[in-house]
Amino acid sequence: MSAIESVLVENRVFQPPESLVKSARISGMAAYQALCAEAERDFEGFWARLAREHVAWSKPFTRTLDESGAPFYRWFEDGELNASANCLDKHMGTPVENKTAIVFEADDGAVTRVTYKELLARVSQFANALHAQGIRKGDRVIVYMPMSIEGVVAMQACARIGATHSVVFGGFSAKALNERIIDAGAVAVITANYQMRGGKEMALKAIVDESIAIGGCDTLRSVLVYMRTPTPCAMVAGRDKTFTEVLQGQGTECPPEPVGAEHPLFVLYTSGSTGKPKGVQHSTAGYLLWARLTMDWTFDIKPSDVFWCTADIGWVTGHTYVAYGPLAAGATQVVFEGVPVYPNAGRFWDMIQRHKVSVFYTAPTAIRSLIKAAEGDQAIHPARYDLSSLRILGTVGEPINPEAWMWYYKNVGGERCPVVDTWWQTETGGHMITPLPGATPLVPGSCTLPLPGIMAAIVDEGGKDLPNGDGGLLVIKRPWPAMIRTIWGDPERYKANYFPPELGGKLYLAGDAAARSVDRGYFRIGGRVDDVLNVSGHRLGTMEIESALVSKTDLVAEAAVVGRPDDLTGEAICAFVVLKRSRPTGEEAKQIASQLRDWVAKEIGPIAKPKDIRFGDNLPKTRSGKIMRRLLRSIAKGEAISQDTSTLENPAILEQLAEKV
Ligand code: 6R9
Repeated sequence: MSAIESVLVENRVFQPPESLVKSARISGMAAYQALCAEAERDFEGFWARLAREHVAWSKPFTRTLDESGAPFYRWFEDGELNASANCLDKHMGTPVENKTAIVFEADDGAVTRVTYKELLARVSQFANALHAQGIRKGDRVIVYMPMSIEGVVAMQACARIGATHSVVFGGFSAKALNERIIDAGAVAVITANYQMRGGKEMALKAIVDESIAIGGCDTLRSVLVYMRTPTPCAMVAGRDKTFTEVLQGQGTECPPEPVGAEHPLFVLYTSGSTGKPKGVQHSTAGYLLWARLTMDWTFDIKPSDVFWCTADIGWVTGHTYVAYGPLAAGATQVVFEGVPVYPNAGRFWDMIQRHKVSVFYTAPTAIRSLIKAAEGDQAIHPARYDLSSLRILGTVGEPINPEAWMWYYKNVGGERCPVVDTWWQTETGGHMITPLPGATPLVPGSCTLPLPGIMAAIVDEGGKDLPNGDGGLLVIKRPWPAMIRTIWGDPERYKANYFPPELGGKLYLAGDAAARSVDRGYFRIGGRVDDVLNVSGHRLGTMEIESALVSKTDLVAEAAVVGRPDDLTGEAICAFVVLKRSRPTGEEAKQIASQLRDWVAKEIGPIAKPKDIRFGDNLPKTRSGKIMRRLLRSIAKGEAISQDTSTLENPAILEQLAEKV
């Protein structure tokens, strides 16, 4: 039975705890339905009301939604605001002012705290420093930083002066960074000398140097370096400056720059079905509204909560639920530098216990690895820790299998805490389909129902609505404020990718397969329908990895990359490679495979390393020369081949490709 089918017949249902239903922001299903009905009745009025209630405007908007340039939608367009003011200044003079904004725990366990007032001073001072470097409203700034207070400060400081940040995950390679600097036309890179992960010091600044040395970064003027560790790093005179140098003499007050509602707050690169990563451009007002609102709706955030989202700021989850949402909500949040298994697999549980975390948000892949760690001889089980502070659990990034869901619910949440399985994407800005902790009856493995105002549906390949029970394409029928605005520098690709003419050009195509259950209409996500892989919750394009492989021109003639299911990482990368020389076997094959893995790590980043590499004299192709990917997917899974292979020129290659290196 496929994952989709198994959840459509999943009959375990968990009601939200009574106490939570009573106290939650959205209390009970009737309250949820009332909000949905309000959005149905008066779509624009609904969003206008929320935008007035939850965003601090320096100039109020008068128009809610402009659809005249659809699918380039404009929300609250004549309004003005500043995102950083909405996260920091807004709390001054309220009890939040002296509240802890961030509890930062370093890799080695050292804890640093900042209050909202202190954070405002640090962001303002850094904003002044950016200004002194000549960085202005509208400029793009790359942030290539470890998880840190400084990383959040860098993002907030960009927002404060109206510069558009583009955060690049610290695990990406020099080549990937180079492409992003060029595509964004960035004027500055904010980075650190090193990052600490699992007790190891890993270079960041050296990778920045390497990426600039590749060439083409013509717009880049300065590199600002946070000295995370005492180890020195190379500095280029005139271009590179430490944080200490640029902060020197800068005041701790900086008036927030008002920007238009549609001003690009950030561009975040993500993988698509073609080789080149796309810069997903987000607005200021619509994005911020959703970051703020979903903190209330999905996480029921209260003044007494300690919130912890484990995502890195290099991913969208770390944007919305680390850098913006929790601060806009005035919450206390934990920011963690390290990895879940260092010094041991009890790190998350230990941190929840010590910091009294009440709302915990992580990825299924982390849960699965910690399930594994809870079994066996050296087992570290969450039962060893006091997790009684928890009240709400969340997951994001990939489908969670019902078994992992049950384990999380029982062993981490003690059967007291609703698990909100939040489906969303870099492009959606924030949660889209998710249970509400004080309302929605939970079904393991299902992200349940769309948030109010989000018109999610399942359609067939012609854009026609499908009945519950039928699997199809997940689409969103109406625009929403936090949606992607365009692909940076490539509006045509935005249109073609997300509003394909085959579906009528008006439906937002998510790129995921999904089905709704017959009984409740609950959504279950089946995974990507395009050439995008989801490895440990990280999005990677098969084309990107193929391009990286074939760019090793001295060795590789041709490559095809597919995903296969993996118990731990969700999906694993499987590469089929034809070399320019004869097909290697035995030790030699192993050695070349490891060389290719290192090459991919250098081209994209370690997260893109293929787990399996198989060599063939050729790849299976149709008569018209198309690589038979479906066939390769079956081979990768180790399945018996059911497809018609009669058109294959050389059927013997199937045996070669089935052979593990
Ligand atoms: C937020 C984020 C988006 C893709 C998305 C889907 C998968 C995310 C999920 C989920 C099933 C969930 N995905 N959340 N699948 N259930 N709760 O992860 O953004 O990195 O852009 O990935 O992740 O396939 O299309 P992003």
